[in-house]
Amino acid sequence: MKTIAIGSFFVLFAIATGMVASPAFADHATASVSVPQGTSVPGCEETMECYIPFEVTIDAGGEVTWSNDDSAAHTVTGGSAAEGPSGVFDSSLFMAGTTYTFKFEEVGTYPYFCMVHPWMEGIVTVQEAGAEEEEEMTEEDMHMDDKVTMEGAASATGMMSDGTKVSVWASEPMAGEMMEITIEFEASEHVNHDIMVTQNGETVLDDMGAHHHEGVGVHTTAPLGSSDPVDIKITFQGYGVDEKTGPIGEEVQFSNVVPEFGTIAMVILGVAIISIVAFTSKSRVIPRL
Ligand SMILES: [Cu+2]
Repeated sequence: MKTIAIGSFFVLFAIATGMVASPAFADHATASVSVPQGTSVPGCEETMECYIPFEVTIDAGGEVTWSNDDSAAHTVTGGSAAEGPSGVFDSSLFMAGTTYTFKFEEVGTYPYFCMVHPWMEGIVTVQEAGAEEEEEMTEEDMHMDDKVTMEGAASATGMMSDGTKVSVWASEPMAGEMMEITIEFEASEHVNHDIMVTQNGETVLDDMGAHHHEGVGVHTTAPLGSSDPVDIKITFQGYGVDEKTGPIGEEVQFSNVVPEFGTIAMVILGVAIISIVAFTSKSRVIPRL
């Protein structure tokens, strides 16, 4: 099953590369990348359009400028969601309508991602000044993408009654490993919530009173005893530091999150009080073509 998925991914990658390797990049001193509308919810990664273009090539000493054309804040952070920041470059949060520029001095391949929306990924390739642009993927490129693909993860989005989108992004541990769960309350600050994660009725994470200044936080479960599905229950406890506002007590549940296959089979919102407004579910292991 995974073999098929990777095959499909390469087809997709070949198409994307074909579109990028055009005379539009004849000038290698600078490159521009857009963060398009709608990237703060998962989906853009299915067509590799979280950063457009997905990959840019510049000469050593050249600059890449990212413009945030979305309505949400994003980051451009060297590294990958799976392995964390590389430390080479990091825009930190940059707001809608602003830009971030970085000058690349060293030849190399620089994958990057968004710290807030870890499904957002792109690549900067820095080549020797004057070098011919590579026309075909090298063996190394393949391996690199292999890694990106296999990192695996699942995400899903729900909504609270006040319209705030709540997204979870789950890593894909095997039995015996911990699951990392990133939670985002879109465009929210000072979010308080509880989170409870269970597997086969056993609690693997019970974090009461979490507070996220930027509306985004990462939670880690205990090592999972098996790759059986887990259920994630998030109980909203209000916006604010002292005084708490918002639909306190609302629950957002993500059910049947399967660690091994990175699939969120179902999202249930509002056991008792929440209206179901939206849900998406996807798997990064199996790109939809
Ligand atoms: Cu982002």
